Amino acid sequence: MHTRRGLLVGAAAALAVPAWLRGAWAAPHGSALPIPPLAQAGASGALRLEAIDGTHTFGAGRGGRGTPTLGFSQPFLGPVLRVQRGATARIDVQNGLREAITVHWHGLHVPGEVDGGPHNEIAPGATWRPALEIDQPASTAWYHAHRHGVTGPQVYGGLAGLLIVDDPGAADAALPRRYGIDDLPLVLQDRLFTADGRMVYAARGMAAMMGMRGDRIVVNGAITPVAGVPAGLVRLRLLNACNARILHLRFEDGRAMHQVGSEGGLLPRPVARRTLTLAPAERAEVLVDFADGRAARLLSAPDGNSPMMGGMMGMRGGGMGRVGGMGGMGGMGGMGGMGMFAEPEPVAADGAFEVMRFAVEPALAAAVRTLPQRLAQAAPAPRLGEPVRRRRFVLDTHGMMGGGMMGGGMMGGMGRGGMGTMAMSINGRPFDMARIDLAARRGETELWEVRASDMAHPFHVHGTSFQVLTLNGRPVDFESTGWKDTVLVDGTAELLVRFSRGAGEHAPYMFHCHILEHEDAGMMGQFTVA
Ligand SMILES: [Cu+2]
Repeated sequence: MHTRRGLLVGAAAALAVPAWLRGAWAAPHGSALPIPPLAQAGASGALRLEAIDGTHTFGAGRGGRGTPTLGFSQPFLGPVLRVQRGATARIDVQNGLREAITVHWHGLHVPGEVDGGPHNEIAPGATWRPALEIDQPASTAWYHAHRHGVTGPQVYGGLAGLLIVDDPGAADAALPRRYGIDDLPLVLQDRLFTADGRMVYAARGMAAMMGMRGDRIVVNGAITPVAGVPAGLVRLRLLNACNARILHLRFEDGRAMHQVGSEGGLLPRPVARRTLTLAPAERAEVLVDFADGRAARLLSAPDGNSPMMGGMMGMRGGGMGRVGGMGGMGGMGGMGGMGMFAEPEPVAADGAFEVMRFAVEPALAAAVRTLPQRLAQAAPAPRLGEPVRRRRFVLDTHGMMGGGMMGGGMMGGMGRGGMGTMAMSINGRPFDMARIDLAARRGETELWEVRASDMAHPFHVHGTSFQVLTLNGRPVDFESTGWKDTVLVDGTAELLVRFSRGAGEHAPYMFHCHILEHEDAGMMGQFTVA
């Protein structure tokens, strides 16, 4: 392993960016940020989505020639759904595809039978009509395909969208709220394109192990776009909708991201961050001040999450490389000879690449100029009480392949392609639709201890929001993290979990890794709530 690690470090060093490139804004870019249409549940609460296939233009160059895609009611991705606390959203989901899908409401506290997990299958041509009783704080959630075994390719194809929960009783009045002007939905993804503009999805070998990653950053369906913003505070609803890439976001000029919300709702007060790590499925609402009138560029450091390097390296111990990974993936394409791991073109010395840009538009009046000191009526620190039991979850990329065990450190050769089916597991057992892994009870607080031994895994729990208690033994401050439904586990995490809705054996809830290739390969379990 020492040799291999040395090789990777060498590869990372070779990626160092020449001085002339720094700040030169050299990455491909150009198109204006698309704002997804808003689908607001009216008085009747009725909404409609249709899964379709289509053709979409992502930008200039690769991805700019009409790419075959999947989407909800549009060629790629779906509208931003807006639902209200206290109301029932009735969403007709029609499946216009030739393959079965499910649609999971990620972050909503709804019963298992309408949760959209693998058991809520929608056959081709069929319509699913869940009624979602919304009873949770104002927050930014999302929806995406969740059929077992094909979640990766279906989400990659475009079956995903944002979902905003409004709470008439929540005091977010002090926050920017003009949709598409100073309240921007940002669905962040990475994609790999062929020279003729098709998206590449190949979850085999290294891509199965590491998760499918691409070298083009796509925001709301446009490659590294530019958003026009007013010269004031702008609210960004950030969603990492990548299949596998962990984003380490920062502004090139060092300006702060004032985080005001996490997955399950608003924070008690804004938290100023220079860097913000978002793993797949994680969301954050941040306010960014553009009052200086200057254009700004949002960057991400490379994703070094890999079993070959024993996790995210820099993430664990502080010190150098804390925001980023190793930046080594670019070199691995060459090493592995598979060409699947090209990182986006770096624009900074640490290998960071462009995500998107913001340009101040004088024609847009700033509505909010002052950062609120407190977010009144935002969720207070939760009082979930003492847990009644502790459960342990070990996430493992080792599993059965063909007839034998495979090791996490193997290079290539595994996956669904040539050598049989790869099985990833939780507590040693790959996902089985016919097996209930655990039974929880409504209203009981439990402590879930989640361990990731070989690399970092974003762990997601359906049906509720939880509180992160500790990460690697260190207490986590609720005021800075808030309610979450997905947590990046790089080592051990302790979560305080409680369910208010039920899920039966016919439509249980899921817990799983949100690296979609890991989930599809079996790193998932299911549970009932009685
Ligand atoms: Cu994983």
